Amino acid sequence: MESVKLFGTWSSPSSKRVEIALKLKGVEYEYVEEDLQNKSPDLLKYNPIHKKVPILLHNGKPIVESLLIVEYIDETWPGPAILPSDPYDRAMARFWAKFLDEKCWPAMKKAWLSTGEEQEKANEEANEALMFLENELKGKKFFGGDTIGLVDIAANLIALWYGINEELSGLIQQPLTKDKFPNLCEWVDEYTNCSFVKENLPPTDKLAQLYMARIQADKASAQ
Ligand SMILES: N[C@@H](CCC(=O)N[C@@H](CS)C(=O)NCC(=O)O)C(=O)O
Repeated sequence: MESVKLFGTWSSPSSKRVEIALKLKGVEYEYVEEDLQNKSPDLLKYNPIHKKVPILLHNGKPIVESLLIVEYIDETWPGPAILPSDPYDRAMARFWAKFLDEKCWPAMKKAWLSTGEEQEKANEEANEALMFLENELKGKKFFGGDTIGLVDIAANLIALWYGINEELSGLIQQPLTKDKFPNLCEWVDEYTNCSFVKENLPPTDKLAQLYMARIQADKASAQ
């Protein structure tokens, strides 16, 4: 019998990507919650290079890196396609997923954590990155078109972060507002209302508390 095990952590957007892809495909799996302050021997064994979650263990074989895992899931199980079949569209989906990890998320994090003049510059960078995504969504319900695809799943960090916008408003400047980014905000609503996404979102208050503590600690150590 097939065995599918996911090592993750509840607040991790990368772990959530994998859970959402598994749910989208209707794959049954066992979930193992990891404590990242006290990593399990299994985590260190299956991801000895990065020592991070998520890790998908399929019939005893580990796969790491969330975007690679999502592609693996798409190729391994039937059900709704996550990547487009057209090679050009597939390359573009991979481009935007990489852009989210390499450009957008670092810019957003910097905008959160910096102060003063540096923060102004960081906000500009985050705005620019988000505007590319805003334009990419023009005339579309999801990045994948009418259905959720790789870029939507990769962008789940924006949805998670937008969900705690209000809670963090006293602490950080939020660049993602409805007047500036109507398509992105609408996308967050559509995406988080899909049943298999909704049932996988971490509790907003718990997530906000965790991020608040992290931002305060990072700001204090930067001073
Ligand atoms: N590029 C990796 C990033 C994974 C990652 O950063 N995982 C974090 C949780 S969100 C982690 O395990 N951190 C533990 C550590 O850095 O020690 C992916 O997409 O899977």
